Amino acid sequence: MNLSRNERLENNPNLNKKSIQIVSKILSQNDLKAQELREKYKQLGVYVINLMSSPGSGKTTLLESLSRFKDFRFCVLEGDLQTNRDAQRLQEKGVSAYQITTGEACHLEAAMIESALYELQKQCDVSTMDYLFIENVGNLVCPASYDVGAHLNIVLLSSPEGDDKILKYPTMFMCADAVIVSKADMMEYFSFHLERVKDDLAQLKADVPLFLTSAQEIESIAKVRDFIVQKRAQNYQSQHQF
Ligand SMILES: Nc1nc2c(ncn2[C@@H]2O[C@H](COP(=O)(O)OP(=O)(O)OP(=O)(O)O)[C@@H](O)[C@H]2O)c(=O)[nH]1
Ligand SMILES: [Mg+2]
Repeated sequence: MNLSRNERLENNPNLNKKSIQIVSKILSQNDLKAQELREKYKQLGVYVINLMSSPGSGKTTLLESLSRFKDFRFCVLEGDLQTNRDAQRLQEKGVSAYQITTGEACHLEAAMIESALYELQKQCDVSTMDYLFIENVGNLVCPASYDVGAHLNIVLLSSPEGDDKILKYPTMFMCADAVIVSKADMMEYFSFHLERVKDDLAQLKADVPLFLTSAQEIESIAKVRDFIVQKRAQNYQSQHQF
């Protein structure tokens, strides 16, 4: 299942040779920029987490919940097609957040992060923060192809989306250093079977940590926080090749 990017492109029946060359070129330019970003994060001493999921699965809510832990110091780059609603939600919780609006693009690219980071620095001194979260554009497809240099890639799947998504969107879940099943409080209403998710993940990416969260249950959020704190302490760097 663990195909390289070129293999994935070559196996795509919708792309001809010319398209494969163009897509490869765009992605390798992004890789170079992502490498520069890694250096930048290192200079700033900030640990970076890329949050990815479908629209509405609870990324911003998770960040709002994490803001309740006062010793967990983070800032956020938000990605959406339009509006600065998510950045505003976080600012209302006292979190420094800068909104990237992509217009029509369904993902964030490393170059967008570079310029947004510059803007975020005007709001807060990122070097005094422990963590920088990148909330990617809601989408289970495109963000999986664009490296943003993060240390940790976390993918959310909310229970109302259905328990069958792991193997339907394997490229996305292959990126994950951890998977969060969010809206766990809704599982019973959506016939969401956690065992199915576990079985599919075991097939796709054995041993990937799995968390269950519910915004109302702060203990479930604390487990995610503890995981991130531990990864930072280990200076863990995701080995995923986008
Ligand atoms: N029941 C329940 N609802 C939740 C939970 N987490 C989030 N929600 C609701 O789900 C909706 C979408 O949540 P958001 O946090 O905005 O989702 P998002 O992933 O940031 O959405 P986009 O930024 O548009 O991709 C909101 O109405 C939240 O209140 C949860 O744990 N349980
Ligand atoms: Mg959001």
